[in-house]
Amino acid sequence: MRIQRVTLREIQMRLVSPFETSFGRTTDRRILLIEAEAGGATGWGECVAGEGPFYSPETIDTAWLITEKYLWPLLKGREFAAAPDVWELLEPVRGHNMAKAGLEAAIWDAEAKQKGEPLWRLLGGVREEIASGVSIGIKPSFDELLAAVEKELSAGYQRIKIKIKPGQDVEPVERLRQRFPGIKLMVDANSAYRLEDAPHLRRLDAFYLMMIEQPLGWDDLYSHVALQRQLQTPICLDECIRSVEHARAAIELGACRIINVKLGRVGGYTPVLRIHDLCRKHQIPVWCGGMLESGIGRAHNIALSTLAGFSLPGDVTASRRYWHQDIIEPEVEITPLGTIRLHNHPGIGYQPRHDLIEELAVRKAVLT
Ligand code: OSB
Ligand code: MG
Repeated sequence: MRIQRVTLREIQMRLVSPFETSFGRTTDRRILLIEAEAGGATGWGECVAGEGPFYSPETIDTAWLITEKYLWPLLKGREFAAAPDVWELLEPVRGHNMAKAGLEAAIWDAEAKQKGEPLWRLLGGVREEIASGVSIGIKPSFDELLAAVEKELSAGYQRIKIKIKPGQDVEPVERLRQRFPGIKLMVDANSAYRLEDAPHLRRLDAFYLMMIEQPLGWDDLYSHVALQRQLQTPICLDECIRSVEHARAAIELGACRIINVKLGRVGGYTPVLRIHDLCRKHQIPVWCGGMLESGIGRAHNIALSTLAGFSLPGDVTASRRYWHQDIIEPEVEITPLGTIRLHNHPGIGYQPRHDLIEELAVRKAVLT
């Protein structure tokens, strides 16, 4: 296999409503799409880097630069057996996982299309329907949070995650629990706390949450070990797990009991598959996180979620939750039971809407 051409496009899309986390609020997304032509097929990937370096150090602008200037030259003209080999070719570049993952995922899609096979089958997926949960941003009032939760539950979503930060944590969780004693409920702090907050975070133990996601520093595995010892609620790590080595350290040290897997954060399918296998061996449940993706990234998350170890509902949801108009055909839909059914078309299983993508593009680079 050899890549003939890579096209980068930045598209801009406004979210249906602003999404707020402990690190900031997003109203408009700037999304880097990667189109890769290889072996007569065209594959698509999405780089999930944010507009600013607030979730992780990468941004769309660093990813664009790194892809054009450093990643593409590592692949250009190179002959390789198959998509699983791409990640190693990119290894000389340290970090920049989101840039690597967007490019690598496009090549996996191209390979699946070339073989006439759905990507999820090429990855070794085992289910034709995945369980879907929602991530609800921080709201200005409890009433707005409650309305959002009610809306998602009536749409069928199987699990509710709410974003928390100091000052908006124990109270909304307590009130939601009173209102919905039986739902699968969890919280995500996006690194808003410090180890000294352990006594405060322990108050969350009263509400039998499924997990608390990334309470402490994005780069601080060690403090999570101490915190997990003081909490009954399982810690799930997101930001801290950026490689299979981090996953191994987290599991062996007891820094978490659950791992959120994101393709972009760990650098592509090759590392994701290794983390998945490691977690299965240690019976650590994994689930697929989300990054406010367009349909392309969403389609990849859906394919990934079919792997056997993805035993909990992911943050993988219908297109309409985020977009008035998604860039894929058909859009991602949820069933009344809160699941997403897989397609059996080759590759990611959803068609990129070329005309719309070109219309939304604000910059483009063709790499040959
Ligand atoms: O921490 O999981 C996160 C969105 C942007 C950055 C980080 C996170 C999130 C979400 C949204 O929780 C998940 C989604 O795409 O629905
Ligand atoms: Mg998270």
